[in-house]
Amino acid sequence: MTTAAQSANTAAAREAFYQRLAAKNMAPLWESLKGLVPREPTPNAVPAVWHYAELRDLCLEAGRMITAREAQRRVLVLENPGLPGSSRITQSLYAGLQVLMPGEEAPSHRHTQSALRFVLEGHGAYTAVDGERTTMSPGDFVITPPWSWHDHGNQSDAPMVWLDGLDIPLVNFLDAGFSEDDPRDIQPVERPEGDSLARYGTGLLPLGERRGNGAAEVGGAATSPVFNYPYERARAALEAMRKREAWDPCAGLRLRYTNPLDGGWAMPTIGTFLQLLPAGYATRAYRSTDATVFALVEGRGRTKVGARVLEWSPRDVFVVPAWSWHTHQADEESVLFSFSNRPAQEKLGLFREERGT
Ligand code: 1HN
Repeated sequence: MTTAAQSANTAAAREAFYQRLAAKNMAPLWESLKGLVPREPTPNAVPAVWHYAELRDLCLEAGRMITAREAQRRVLVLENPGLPGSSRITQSLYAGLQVLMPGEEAPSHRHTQSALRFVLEGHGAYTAVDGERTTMSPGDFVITPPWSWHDHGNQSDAPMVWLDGLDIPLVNFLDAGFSEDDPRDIQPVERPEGDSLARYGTGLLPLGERRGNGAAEVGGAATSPVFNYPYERARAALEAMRKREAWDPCAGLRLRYTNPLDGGWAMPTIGTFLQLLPAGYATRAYRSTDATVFALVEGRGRTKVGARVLEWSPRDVFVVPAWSWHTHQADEESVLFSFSNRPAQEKLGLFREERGT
């Protein structure tokens, strides 16, 4: 027999063997090993940018198309072009633009997925979390912890638009998703506005209160008790810190939002950051295993991801896939909010980062 005939025979024999394996719910590892255990991450997600100037009209059109009540949540999902039809902006994160028109309410519900809001436009709508309302302004970072009742209402006379970020793909991957509608529709207010921030977010903590590690309520231990981190405070911190000019060559000045109870991440699965790049600043190359979603608050510039150039200005949203070399260039002084699954990766011992020279 010739070698070609032998290998054809082998291929046919193997194929027949694989079919007998499949009939017993088995498969040969050697056919899929490389894909299962890649040398390094090979994300399907691609770099992408959503320009707010092009999206705003679509948001308002959605506002005329369907009520917030009918939609439950009127959100335009930001889908990564590399992950079409899967409601994902990265492999493990969901993002969308939520629109609440004047006078509208989005009814109360809860789910095991964690959610963040980052306000892009409008003042004066509220999010309620477990009986406390917080009024939202542009740049505010607002948390909905897992399994906490939450509803939204817009009592202002202008539309509100915010970026939603949720760990939906991660939780669904683990088949750990639960949700429930609140029979009360809108939660009663049980605590005065600002209570959580005063109690936990001023560098002091209530003496003797047992919270944090060991808390019995579902999800309650792992998420910060502060559920609105106002932009004004975070921006002031960046402004004060810049005076020392201790710039990170890869990130400018980048802070992470923390849980005041233990200094850990504000959310158990999603890490959140606020970053300042001075005018003219160009960062060195950086890559990390946590694919990251950015939202522009102030400034103008671009991010280069491999061969892609993502131009950005205020309220634009862009995404850098996992393990992708990228640099930022700020034409004007710029402030970027960002989020990723870094806390989940760190807890699992998976997080890696690399800095260019
Ligand atoms: C959700 O509950 C909200 O509460 C926003 O505002 C977006 C996307 C999928 C599932 C639940 C919200 C969501 C969501």
